[in-house]
Order: sequence, then C-alpha cells, then structure tokens
Amino acid sequence: MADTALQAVRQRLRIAIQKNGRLAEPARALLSACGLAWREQRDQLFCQADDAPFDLLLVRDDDIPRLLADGHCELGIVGRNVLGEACALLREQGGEPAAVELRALGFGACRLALAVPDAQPWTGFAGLAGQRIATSHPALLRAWLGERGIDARVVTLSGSVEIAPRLGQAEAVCDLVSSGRTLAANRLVPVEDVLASEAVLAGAGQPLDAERGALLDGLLRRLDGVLRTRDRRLLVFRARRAALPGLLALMPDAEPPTVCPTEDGDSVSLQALWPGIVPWQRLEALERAGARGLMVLPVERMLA
Ligand code: PRT
Ligand code: ZN
Repeated sequence: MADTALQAVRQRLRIAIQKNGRLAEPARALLSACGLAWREQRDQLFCQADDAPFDLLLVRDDDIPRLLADGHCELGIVGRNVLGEACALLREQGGEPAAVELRALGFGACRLALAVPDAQPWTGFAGLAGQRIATSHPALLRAWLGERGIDARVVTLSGSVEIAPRLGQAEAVCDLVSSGRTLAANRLVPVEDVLASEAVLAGAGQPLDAERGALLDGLLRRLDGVLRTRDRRLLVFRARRAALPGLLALMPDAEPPTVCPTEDGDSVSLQALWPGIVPWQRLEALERAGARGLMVLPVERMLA
C-alpha cells in the first residue's frame, strides 16, 4: 500500500456495531446523534462515514470483542454481558481482557439472572451445589459461582436456555432477563442477579496512536454530550423582571437558568435546561406566575 493510503487508513477509527438485533437501531441512532452520517447498503458489512474519519463494521454482537482484541476495529457497541463473557473467558485461559468498557450507553438494559423452576423451593445459592445450570454465558457464571465457592455444573447452551429444565438438561438456568415474561412463560423464577447489563461502548485494551487517540477523545466528548442531554429539555420564556423570584422558585430541579435583559429593560428572557419531561402542572404554574411565550425544546446535542 502506498504511504499516503496507509496513512489515510491509520487516521480513521473503526466502530463495530450489531448489524441486526436489539442493539442495532439504538446504536445507529446514538452515532447519528453524535453527528456521524453514513449510507448502508444491503448485505454490506463495512461502510465509511460521510466526511468524517470513522468507519462502521456491521457484525454479529458476539464477534465484537474478538474484532476489538484482534485489532480489526478500535471501538464497538455491545452488551456488557457479551463483553464480560469474552473477558471472563480470556481470564479463565490466563489472558488479560483485550477490550474494556469506555462508556455505559443507557439502552439494551437487561440482567443476567439465575432462575429456578417455580415449583422448586429456593433456599439460597448454597443450594446450587451439585446442580446443573444451563447458560449461554458460561464463563461469567463460572466466575460468579467461583467467587461464592459454589460447586455447580455449568451446561453451555447457545440458545433457548429457558427450556433446559423442562428438557431435563439442567435444574436451573442463568439467562438474560428484561421484562421477565420469558422466564414466567417457562415457569421459572429469577433468584439471583449475576450481572446488570446494558449496551456499552467498548475500546481495545491497547493505547491508540496520537492521531487516533485524538479522534477517540473527540468522539467521547460528543458522546458524553449526547448522553448528558438525552433526556433534557430547554425551557425558554419571557417574563417581567419582578416575576423572576416567583418563577425561579418553581424551577428547583432545572439547572441555573440564563437570564438576559430584553430591549424594554423591564422584562427578561430566560432559558434553563430541565432534566427530563417538564410536567404539565409545572408549565401551568409557570404561566400563572408570569411566564410568557413558554417553549419546551428538545436538546439535540451539547458539546462539553
Ligand atoms: O445476531 P446477533 O448475534 O448479533 O444477535 P443476538 O441474537 O445474539 O442478540 P440480541 O439482538 O437478541 O441481543 C443483543 C443484546 O441485547 C444482548 O447481548 C443483551 O445485551 C441485550 N438484551 C437486552 C437482551 C435482552 N434485553 C433480552 N431480553 N438480549 C436478549 N434477551 C432475550 C433473553 O435471552 C431471553 O430469551 O430475551 C428473552 C428474555 O426477555 P424477557 O423480556 O422475556 O425477559
Ligand atoms: Zn449474538
């Protein structure tokens, strides 16, 4: 490869995301909110961001830790459970985790939980000794059992873990739970949490060269801004100066507002960041206290 072409590759950051599945759309939405735009074509596994030094790898979630470890990408958006399982497996083999969690992203929430048949009385995890536990997260489960000194047998299944007790393959399961409906439908009850999971931004364990390190810092800054503002609203209104104390008293949960004088000198224009939805009653109270031209605006992005 010519020197300049090699240089161009080096100056880019590759981000692996799930092509299809639960994390696929929220991961794309998050990267878009960070200002990245790209065009995907059917069956394409690789695409370049428009006018930005980032590439996307569209893959299965289970492949992301290995792609990071092997240096095929620098970043990945993946469930903490998948990242944790890959790291726990490496630790079992005496290796060091080759990928690290950089940010929790606030979507894809679930928990890896131990569950037992509802007809089986639960007397605490010591009762798991000698039992078979079916899971698709064997290394995480072995680490959890090991920390508690429980000698149980881990049965590794790649899917349909919840039917293992009915098929006589195991006495308990360790599976991902979000609403709990799947467990209930299979007459299982969750008894212990092994891991609280959500989607995370993972990075390769190795430090990046200066140029890509700077790209990563820039992306993290934008990401932090998006994460900070995701649920916020900007509240904007005008009011008479004299009404200000009463109005501010109605906004204890907002960040300290910016207050600007208007041309008539007697009024002010005010804007404040509000955490989450502004309750209807509060808007009415603000209007009664003298707020005029009230607007509640979504915050798209905030730079640190
Ligand atoms: O094709 P690919 O390999 O990329 O995708 P996948 O099928 O392996 O993964 P996918 O898309 O199902 O899940 C991706 C990630 O989403 C997981 O690794 C978790 O981090 C996260 N996530 C969040 C979940 C769930 N919630 C979840 N409920 N992953 C799986 N489930 C399954 C669970 O295994 C069980 O079968 O949903 C069922 C339980 O759901 P409830 O709502 O009935 O409790
Ligand atoms: Zn998968």
